[in-house]
Amino acid sequence: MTPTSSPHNRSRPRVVAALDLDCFYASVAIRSRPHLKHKPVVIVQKHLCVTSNYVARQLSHGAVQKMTPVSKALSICPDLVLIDGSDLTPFRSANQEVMLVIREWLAARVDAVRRKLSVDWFDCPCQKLGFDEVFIDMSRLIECEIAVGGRPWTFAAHLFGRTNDDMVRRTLMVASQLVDELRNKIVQKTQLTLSAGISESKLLAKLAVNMHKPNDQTVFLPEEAPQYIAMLAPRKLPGFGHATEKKLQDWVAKHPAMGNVATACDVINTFGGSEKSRSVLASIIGSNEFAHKILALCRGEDTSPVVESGDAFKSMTSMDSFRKCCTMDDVRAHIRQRATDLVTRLRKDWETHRRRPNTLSVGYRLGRNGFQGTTRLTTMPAEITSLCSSKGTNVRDSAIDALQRAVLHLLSENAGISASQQFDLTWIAIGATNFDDSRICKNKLASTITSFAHKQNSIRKDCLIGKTSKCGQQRAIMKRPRQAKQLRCPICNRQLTGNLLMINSHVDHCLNRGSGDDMPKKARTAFDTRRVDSFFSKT
Ligand code: DCP
Ligand code: MG
Ligand code: MG
Repeated sequence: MTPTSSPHNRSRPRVVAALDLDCFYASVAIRSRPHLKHKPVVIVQKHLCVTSNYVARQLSHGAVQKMTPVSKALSICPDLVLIDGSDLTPFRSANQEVMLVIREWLAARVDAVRRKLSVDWFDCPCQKLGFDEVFIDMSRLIECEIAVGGRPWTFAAHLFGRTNDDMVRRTLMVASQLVDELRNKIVQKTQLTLSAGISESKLLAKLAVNMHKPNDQTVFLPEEAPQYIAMLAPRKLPGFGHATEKKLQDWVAKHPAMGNVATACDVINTFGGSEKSRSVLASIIGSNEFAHKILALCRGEDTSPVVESGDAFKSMTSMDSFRKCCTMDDVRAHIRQRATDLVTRLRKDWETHRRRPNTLSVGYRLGRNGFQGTTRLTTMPAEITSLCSSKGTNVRDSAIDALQRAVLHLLSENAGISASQQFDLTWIAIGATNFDDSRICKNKLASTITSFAHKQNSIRKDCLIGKTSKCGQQRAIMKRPRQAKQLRCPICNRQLTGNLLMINSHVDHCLNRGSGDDMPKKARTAFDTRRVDSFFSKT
């Protein structure tokens, strides 16, 4: 078992709990409509049932699983209750309720053991993953609970795997008892059920959480985890996404003699044998660091820490997709809806967290370009942040107006959306990120990309000045190359050294190397959110 890096006790086993709420959107919706408790219910966004309750998943005449198209779901179960899930506000609030219970419960437990053992206060880091998942590092708490003593020698969980190590067994046993208490507390306080996985790493805890769902928990005893993981399809491993799977499958289809990628073991055999094959993997997926991570996951190794993420969201985005949006009136109406939603959330966030976003992101997709969207990052206009942190309804409307103007301007500059052009907008996402008082901003990678985005932006501004004033442009460009910078490319993750212009052109090259070649030139130089997002989710 992996020891933690505590200076006090280097041999203390690591304990990670992964919690995942059961049929989250459906549970939240049913909580406020108790008469639906025993009926089959789905939550609908556009034409998709994004989740279904467990009554719908266990129908004797055919299950309605999550992510089923509405038409198919209704053909399986004509009595299905459809609830619109396009407003995410109730789910966001429920997430905050649950986090509050977790924080309070952890604080109470830490306080109890701290007093008994006369040790200093310590935190149990919590890392949120989306709306309905959280990892908790319970290592120190369990160590103290064991030191206090008095807990029974039984597991309060299903068991998976095996171990001969008594220390590991005892540690996970006590963890299962505590997580059981925590889950009961959450149900009692929020009426939302959840499942849990408990093990020595985030990887194993996450694999365990789905083993006995709903409303139950599993301990993954880690001794034979590598053998178990070796037989899994790599896509089952958290962090191994669809895009990576596709790249590897395409590569082996072209090079059948080199191996295959059907299981984690196959991935190791194909790419893990030598430095040369590892660099082939790195070139397929575009990053050395990620190649190492993939190979480690396939071997069942995960030492990544539970990183405290704070309870505030690191970014806020309001998005919508549409079948047809070809007129400026339609564009304005869609932007207004998104801007109203985002401003309302930013104002609420200011009341709770007293923080302001520094970056505005605008994502768009033109035509039926698959799932390929383009996102431009720019500095959040000061007018908007100051209006979002002031009181009054008029102020709110002014903030919405200002945001609408900023987004329209960006779309006209980058996507050619204006009254004089023909366009077919099919998706829009307006987001606020890089909050000035957020703990998340300390995340090194997040700050790298954000500072990169700022610099990219300021260089563009310089270049724009250059269009009207040649001297100004020359001054800006002459000045910048003197600053040798060290930044990481957000696409290929390579460490880059040089001036900002060189770094920018490297990132543009990386962006264009993908599927961006058929995009308009301006769109090509923009950030592509999908790639940036998947980059973050894998680091
Ligand atoms: N969700 C979504 N779109 C997706 C995936 C999920 O809107 N592509 C939403 C709906 C889910 C919630 O996120 O309720 C949490 O996702 P989960 O995968 O955890 O699914 P559930 O919580 O609904 O079900 P489970 O009991 O399997 O965890
Ligand atoms: Mg869930
Ligand atoms: Mg989930």
